[in-house]
Amino acid sequence: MTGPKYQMHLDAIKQYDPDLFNAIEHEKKRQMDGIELIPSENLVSQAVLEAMGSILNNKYSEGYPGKRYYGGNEFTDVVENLAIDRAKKLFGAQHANVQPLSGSPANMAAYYATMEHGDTFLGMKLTEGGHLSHGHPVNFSGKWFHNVQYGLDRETEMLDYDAIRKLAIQEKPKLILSGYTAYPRSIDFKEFRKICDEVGAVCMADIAHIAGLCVTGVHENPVPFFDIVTTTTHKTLRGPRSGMILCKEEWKEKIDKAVFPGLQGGPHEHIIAGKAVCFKEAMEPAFAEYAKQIVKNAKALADELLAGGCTLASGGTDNHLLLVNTIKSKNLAGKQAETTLDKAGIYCNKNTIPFDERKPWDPSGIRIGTPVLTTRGMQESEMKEVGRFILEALDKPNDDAALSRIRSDVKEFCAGYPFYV
Ligand code: DSN
Repeated sequence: MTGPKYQMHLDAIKQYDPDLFNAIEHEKKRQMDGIELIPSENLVSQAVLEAMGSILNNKYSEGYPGKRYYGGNEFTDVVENLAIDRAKKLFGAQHANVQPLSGSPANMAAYYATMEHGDTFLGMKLTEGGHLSHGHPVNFSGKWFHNVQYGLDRETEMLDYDAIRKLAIQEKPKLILSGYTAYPRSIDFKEFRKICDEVGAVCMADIAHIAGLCVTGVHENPVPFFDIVTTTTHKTLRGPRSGMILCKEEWKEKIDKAVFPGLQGGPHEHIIAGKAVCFKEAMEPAFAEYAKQIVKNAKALADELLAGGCTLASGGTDNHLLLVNTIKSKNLAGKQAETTLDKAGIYCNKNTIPFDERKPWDPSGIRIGTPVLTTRGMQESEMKEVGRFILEALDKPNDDAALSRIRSDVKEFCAGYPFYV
């Protein structure tokens, strides 16, 4: 089974700006000729690309539908309302703000809507699966607010809800954040809701990675019972590179004010149009099949790597991603594993593994995921092949000739799953 085949139209760029055209063409070729395993990436449909490249780019629309600070917004209001209505329906949300430019700005707006400078919130450590914007000291979220970080259970490398509850009782945070960027297991959002209720904290999740799984029931969807949920729209949700905030009615005014005029100016209506398309696509039955297949593929890839002697954080996966401890598996640091796979046309990112003793710039592992390959139409049998390519490459980090041969094999394999032609 292969995915759709989309024809890109870059005629004007080709004629006017050949240097740029060549760069885009090479990037398209790279995307099509390689095995893309970065779990936060995806391939969008032609309709999403067309929306992003549309003349909606030309319009200033500061404000919200019906309350703009510029004239001439009758049609951008239609666009933004389509995105809002579809987002609410798709996620079961009482309110949706579709203007955040990406994930970090969405988180920033959510914090500003709920906390004052110096207030305490709980978030997961970056090294154990959190995100910079979840309270890391180098990030605004850790500088402006008092962040207390929770981690994983050392034994299981999974969330320990009792430990989080204890920390919450001790710290009395204003907000507790769940949702991660490198956590391969399911999150018990109901347990987070209970903890928040026990300590009177705002219950927030950042579901950027798993949004596509949440809207299809492949992972529990926290939106109906959480106060505030942020997400990006370009990961498993397979939409334009952007962000969004979903919240309960009681947070609507504060969230909207935090986004505009609090943080942002004119919304990017062309990208909001891309979100409207993406939400429509995500309501199709085919998208539910896609989301199920992402997880089946991740599990199949995990099995192949485990059979090949790899060590995976927490021993496996429940979602779209895996964390491979490359030091334990192949005596390779994450950085070298990433470079080795790159040479073979296999793309991933170096990543810390739970309780990593190495630094994030050269950690002990890599993070890989299946959203892109699943979009290309690959299934479990193809994951076996992908696993074999990974293992073969990781066994030959210093053999450029072998890596180059694997790269050719990868290219031939990928040719069977065209997407952009
Ligand atoms: N950079 C994203 C990721 O790769 O997970 C998170 O923002």
